Amino acid sequence: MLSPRDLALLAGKGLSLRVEAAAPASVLKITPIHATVPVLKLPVYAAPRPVADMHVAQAALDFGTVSAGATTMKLLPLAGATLDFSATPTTTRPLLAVFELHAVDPRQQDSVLQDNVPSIDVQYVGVTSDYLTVANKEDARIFFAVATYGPWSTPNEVRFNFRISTSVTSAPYMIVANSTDGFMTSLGARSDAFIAATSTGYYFSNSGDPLNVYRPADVQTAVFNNNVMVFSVPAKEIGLSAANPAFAFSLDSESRTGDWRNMGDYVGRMTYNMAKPGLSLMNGQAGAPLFTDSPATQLQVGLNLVPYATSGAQGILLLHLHNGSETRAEAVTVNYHWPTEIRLPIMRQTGP
Ligand SMILES: [Ca+2]
Repeated sequence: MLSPRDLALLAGKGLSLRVEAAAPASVLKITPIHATVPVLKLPVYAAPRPVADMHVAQAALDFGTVSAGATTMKLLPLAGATLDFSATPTTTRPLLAVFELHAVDPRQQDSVLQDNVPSIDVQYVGVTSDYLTVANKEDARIFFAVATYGPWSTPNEVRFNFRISTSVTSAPYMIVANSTDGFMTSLGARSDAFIAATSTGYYFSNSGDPLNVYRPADVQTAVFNNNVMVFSVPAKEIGLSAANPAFAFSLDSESRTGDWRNMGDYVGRMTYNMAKPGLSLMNGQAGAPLFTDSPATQLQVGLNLVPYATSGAQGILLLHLHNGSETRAEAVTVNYHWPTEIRLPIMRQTGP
């Protein structure tokens, strides 16, 4: 707050304000400067947005001893500061997206790459599906997640390519990548809306779901200045069906800012079976694995032991889309005990 004296000086142009923001998502700090000499005056543009500070209440989820043939449910408690989205001007509903964690990738080394670009340096990769909860299995979708070590200003700066192999598609692989409607040359109506486009190769021919699932006209999903992204794609569009529910995939990233030295990242082979997932993360709902990011959300996680142990899953990946930087992606360890002890016979050879 400015004092009455400062307000009078400000009106008389005897006072300047220094506006500082340590990071894009930080609180603006405004300091009065009593000018005794002329100061250079510059226009200031700020586009502040509400920022949540949500996190899981525990770093690991312990299922205890689980039975092999059934899904064991456990509550994953959430904590922190949510956003009050009940009234203007803060109508943004903070979103939490939940996935099976399938890769934890290290930071790229500056010594290897000329110019490390944190916005394409992959940290986490996740996948999930609503196959088990959707009424018509033909409508099932696959959801991919990526989290990087640094934010992009706009998704147009970066490209993430999920390359998907199934046992039935004739193409070597399908690609799911972030793009825009305007890039789709086959579409009559062009727009700059961000989408998750699918492709059989170089040419992206399908319109795809909106990036972060929801249309920007309906829901603010914080696509700009972020380091987490959600890709939604119809399962049948990448060759999956009830008869062929499993696939393998990899992820590569590239910078689209024009510098060839900004080499991308690569995460090798991962696998997922939408009909037999290791983790059930939909909380019973059909549609996207997106929830209000609030301590009041009761997030139930189901563990199916055998698929989980054989799928290569490494835990739970949570994306807090509306958190500030550095805190948006969280990995939660899944702990469990096998239901029975394995007793092996001991054989001893006797005699000479
Ligand atoms: Ca990396």
